[in-house]
Amino acid sequence: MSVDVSEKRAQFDRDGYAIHEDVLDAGLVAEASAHVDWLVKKHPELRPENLVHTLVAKDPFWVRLISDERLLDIAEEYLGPNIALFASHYISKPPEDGQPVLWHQDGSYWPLEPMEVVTLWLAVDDSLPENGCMRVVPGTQGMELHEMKPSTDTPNVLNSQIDPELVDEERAVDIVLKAGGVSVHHPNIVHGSNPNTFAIYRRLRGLLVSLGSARFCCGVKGSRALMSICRGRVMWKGSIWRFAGVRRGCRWDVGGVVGSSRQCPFEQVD
Ligand SMILES: O=C(O)CCC(=O)C(=O)O
Ligand SMILES: [Fe+2]
Repeated sequence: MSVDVSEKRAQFDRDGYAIHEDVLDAGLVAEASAHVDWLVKKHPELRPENLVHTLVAKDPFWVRLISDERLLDIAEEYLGPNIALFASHYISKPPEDGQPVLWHQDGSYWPLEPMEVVTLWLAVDDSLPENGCMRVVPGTQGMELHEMKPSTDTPNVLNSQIDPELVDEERAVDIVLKAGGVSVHHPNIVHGSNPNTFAIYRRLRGLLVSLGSARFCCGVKGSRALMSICRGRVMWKGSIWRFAGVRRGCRWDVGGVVGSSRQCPFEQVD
């Protein structure tokens, strides 16, 4: 492990997050930027903060971006060589009306087992306190996962939040990133973001990529998940899943193809 990588790893272990600067080149970031704008236009029915994973399946550029080797190399530092992607989400906050993400823990939304997961947050624009950058409470990755409560009093992206009593907001830090930089956070860390209140035109657009490691049980009752095996070999628990029309046994099944990104449509069998 190079010094730089081990320092980031040490920060992640201590604080629950780490920052990797200058990950993607300006050319790909410009393509991602055009892509978010295209998606926003194409989906006027969706809030721009909520361009979520279900749009991936028919979107070649999205697949290209979320399986970029530079993102996977970062993920590998935290997860090891076997990597599955189970969720990605563009968040685009328009100026003045960009919605906040209330305090939450990612892991509480995911019925995953084991919770060997990290989320990468890729800055498509410079991400600053003024345009509503992500904020984390360092050290809270040691906190157990709590149930998120519905919260709709003010418009917000997740319509839910952790019990505010559990959040020491004074300890929160801003994750400031230049476009093309990436932050990585732990599934238990308490984090969120303020609204985009920038009075002059300054959007905030980012891409969240949530990745898990070698053994994977991914299922939300009554919903469909779309998982990609991005690197190495990944096992999934097949007891409640139909894969390619075949009901799998109650054991860890091997999936994944070395060196390729494979789309695996999973359908739950009740
Ligand atoms: O971008 C934000 O405001 C929050 C992102 C987030 O919750 C996440 O990356 O898990
Ligand atoms: Fe989150």
